[in-house]
Amino acid sequence: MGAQQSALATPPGYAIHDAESLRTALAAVPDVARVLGGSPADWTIEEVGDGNLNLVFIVRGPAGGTAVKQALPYVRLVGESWPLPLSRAHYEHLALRRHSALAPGLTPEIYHYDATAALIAMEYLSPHIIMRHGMIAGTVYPGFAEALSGYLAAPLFGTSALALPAAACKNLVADFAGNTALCKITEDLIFTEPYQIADNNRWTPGLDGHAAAIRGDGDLKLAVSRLKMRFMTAPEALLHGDLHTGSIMVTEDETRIIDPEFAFMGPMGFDIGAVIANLLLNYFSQIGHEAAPGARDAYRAWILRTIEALWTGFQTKFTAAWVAGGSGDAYPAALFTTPADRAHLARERAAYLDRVFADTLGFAAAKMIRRILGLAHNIDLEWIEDERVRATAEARALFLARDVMVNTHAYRGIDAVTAAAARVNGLVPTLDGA
Ligand code: SR1
Ligand code: MG
Repeated sequence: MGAQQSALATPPGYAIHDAESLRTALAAVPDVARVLGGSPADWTIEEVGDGNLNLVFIVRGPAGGTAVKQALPYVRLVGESWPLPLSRAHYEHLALRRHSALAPGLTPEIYHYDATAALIAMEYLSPHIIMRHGMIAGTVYPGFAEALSGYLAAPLFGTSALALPAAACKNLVADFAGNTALCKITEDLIFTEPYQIADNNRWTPGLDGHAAAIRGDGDLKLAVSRLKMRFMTAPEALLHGDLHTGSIMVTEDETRIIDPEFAFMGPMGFDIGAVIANLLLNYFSQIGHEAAPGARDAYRAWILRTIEALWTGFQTKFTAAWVAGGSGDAYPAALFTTPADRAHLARERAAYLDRVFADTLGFAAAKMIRRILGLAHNIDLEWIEDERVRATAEARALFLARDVMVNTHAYRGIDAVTAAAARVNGLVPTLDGA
C-alpha cells in the first residue's frame, strides 16, 4: 500500500521535532511553560513513542510534566515510503475535546494544540501505564469496566442522533469527514488484507494453514465485507476509532483514554468491539506469560468478568441516557406520549442495543484476526518468545474470532462469548508441521 505512494509534502512551518527544537517551541507556549515550571534549560525531554504512527515526547520540569505527541508525515512503523497526513493531529485534538466534554475525567487534559506542527501537548499521566503492559504483567484493574463502559456510553450516546439535532449530527460528520487516510488504514488493514495475500501481512510460523483457511473461507469473507460496509457507511456516533488497550492508560483506580486520531462518525460497535477484542487477545496470550500452567487462571477469570461487565455496563448506561435524555431528532418524544407508545419505545431500545451488540461482536472478531494475520500485531502475543506457544494462543483466538464473526447471532449474550472463549482456550489447536 504505502510503497507505491510518493512522499507527503509537509506545510510551511512544519518540522519533525527533536528534544532541543521541542524545548524551544514549548518555551514559547505560556500554558505549557507554566505546567513545567523552572526555565526551559531545566526541562528533561525524552522521546518514548512506541506506537505505530507518531513521535511522543515526555517533558518534565520542576513543577510538572507534559506528554507531547507529534504526527509524522508518514507511518512510523513502516517509514517514509508510507505517507500519512498530518491532519490526524487535528482530528485527534477535536475528538479529545468532544469526548472529554461528554465523559469528563476520562481523557488527558489538552494544554496546547499547534496545527502547523501537528502537535498536541497534553497532561502527563503518572503513575498511569499503558493498559496492555499491565495486563501482560497480570495486573487487575478493578475500576476499569465501570470507567470504560462510561467512556463508551456517554460519547457514543451523546454524539448520536438520539442526543443531537439532525444538523448537529451532520456537522459532526462533516467535521471528521476528512479523516479518510486513517479510515483507509482501518478499511485495508482490518477488513481486507488479512483475507487475501498482501505484502503487509505476517504471522507466526505454524499458522500458514490457518492463514490459508481464512483466505479461503467464503462465509468469513462475506461477513467481514458486511462489517466493512457498516464501518464505511454508518455514521452513528463519533468514534475513538482505535480503542485498543494501547490507547488506554491505567492505574488500579483510574482509567484514561488517549490517542483518538482515527476518530470519525461510524458504527458504535466498532469502538466497543475494539476493547473486547484486545481483552480477548490478552486472555488467549496468558499461556505465554504465566509462570506455570494455570498460574494465571484467576487473572483469566478476571478478564472474562471484565468483558461481561464492560458490555452490561455499556448497555445499562446507554439505555439510561436514552431514557433520561433522548432529546435528539431521532425517535422524537412527541411521537411517544402514551403508555403503549412508551412500551414500544422500550422494546425498540432493547432491539437497538441488540444490533449494537451484534456489530460489537463482528468488529471484535475482525480486530482479533487482523492482529494475528495482518501488519500490526499486539505485544500481548508478540512478546511470547516460544513460537509454538504463541501460535497456540493465536490459533485459539482465530478459532473463536472466526466463529463469532460468521455465527454472530448464535451468541445471544456476552456470557455466551466469554463461555466460548473459555472453551476455546482449552482446545489443542493443530499447528502446521505439528
Ligand atoms: C499502519 S498503522 C497500524 C495500526 O496502528 C494503529 O494503532 C491502528 O490500529 C492501525 O491499524
Ligand atoms: Mg494509537
